[in-house]
Amino acid sequence: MEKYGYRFSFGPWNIHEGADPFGPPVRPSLTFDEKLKVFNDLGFDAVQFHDDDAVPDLDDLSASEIAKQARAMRRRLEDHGLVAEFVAPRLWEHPMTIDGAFTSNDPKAREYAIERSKKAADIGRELGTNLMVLWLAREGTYMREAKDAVQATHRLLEAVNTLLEYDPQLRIAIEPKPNEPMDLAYIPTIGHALALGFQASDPSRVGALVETAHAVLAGLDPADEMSFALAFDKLWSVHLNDQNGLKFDQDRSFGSVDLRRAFNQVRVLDENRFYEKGMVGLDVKALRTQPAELATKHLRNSLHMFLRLVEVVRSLDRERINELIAARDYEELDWLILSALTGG
Ligand code: GLO
Ligand code: MG
Repeated sequence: MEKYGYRFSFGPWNIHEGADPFGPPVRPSLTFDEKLKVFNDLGFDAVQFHDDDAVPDLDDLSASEIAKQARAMRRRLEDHGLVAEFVAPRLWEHPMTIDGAFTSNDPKAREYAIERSKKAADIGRELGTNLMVLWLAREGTYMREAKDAVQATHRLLEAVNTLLEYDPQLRIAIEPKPNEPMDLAYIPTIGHALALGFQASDPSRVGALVETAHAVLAGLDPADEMSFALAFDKLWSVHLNDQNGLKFDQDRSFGSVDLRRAFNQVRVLDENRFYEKGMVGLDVKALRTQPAELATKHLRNSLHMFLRLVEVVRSLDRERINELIAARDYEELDWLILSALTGG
């Protein structure tokens, strides 16, 4: 398979059992080794990890036990010819983080969140990656009056600084999302993520991850969100998927809802040589209706859609596009793009 210089990743949670808030799992779980085989079979290069995907039950383990298990995981990856792209602390499931992690009103909960994130950094080091993704799932409110948003912003900055200081190699990519699970999140867009990063003690080690669906949920265009980060060399990873309007976070296969929106994401990534900078990460879910033995096609489809769109982007007649832009003939430009997308 020609991958045009790109490397691709997804997380083990992207092969899932189909449970939703209204119904139980509909597919059996795959073991981690079965999942690794899917990475190989579909031509992926890297694995995205939550800390406890790599080291289950890490809250109950000593530092040396965590390091040992992380090293064992690294060997398993190596056996499959894979690497770890990043490790993300899972800060949204523990009872301590019910009302936020770094921004909880409870100092014990905030301390738990910091300690847990330090462990995630340790795991990353053992897995051979210095990239930490911070999806700030519960850093926000259900009730506006329940937290002080100014103070919460300072607490987020403090947490980032503490982690940067803890591990001098660590790079943090903030993954914004405007809502879900919270009603409203404190870091809803890339602008917010980068503003925080530029205030950090070492701004060169704070960047961002743009997820398609999250940008759409914020009412923004994902390609523009990516471009904003690319302009400052801050786009360190992406979570490509798709999203049908303003509703729950769907994590649909890349390009399956809005092909032109997908095209524009690939266009800005390719025009800015993202293949030299980061990995193309997916964050996609199989539809709940998908039978177990067919529940990896969303990954296949997303990767192949990305590659097809790279071909479309690279086949565009740049000179013609420049002429149309100079003539301000945007309707003809529209037709040129639509023709390319429909195989014309
Ligand atoms: C949920 C997020 C989630 C993160 C993952 C990595 O909406 O997209 O899937 O990307 O936990 O931190
Ligand atoms: Mg994501």
